[in-house]
Amino acid sequence: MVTEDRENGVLEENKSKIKLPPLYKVMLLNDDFTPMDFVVMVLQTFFFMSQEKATQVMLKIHTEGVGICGIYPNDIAMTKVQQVNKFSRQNQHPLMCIMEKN
Ligand code: NFA
Repeated sequence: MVTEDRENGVLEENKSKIKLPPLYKVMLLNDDFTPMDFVVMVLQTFFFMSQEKATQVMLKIHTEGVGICGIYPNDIAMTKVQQVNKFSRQNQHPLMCIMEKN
């Protein structure tokens, strides 16, 4: 917001200069081939979930087609996507990790 200082007539910006970075949802997509245990292991390893939480999220992806693994700034989200997709390919699984602006 621009306001006028009554003393000297100078226009001043009263806007906070603190900008929060845009956030991205990192998600996994269901497929017919990746073993459930592998998805649970990915969620525990790359997204620091407990066995119980990872199992819940895996089953949500399995039944609904997609599920959120975490929400991060752009560079961290990109790194998660690259790491998970590289790890899945190295293990010959088609599991897909994607990101989407929140
Ligand atoms: N649908 C897979 C199966 O039945 C499991 C899976 C869950 C795959 C979540 C990808 C993501 N083996």
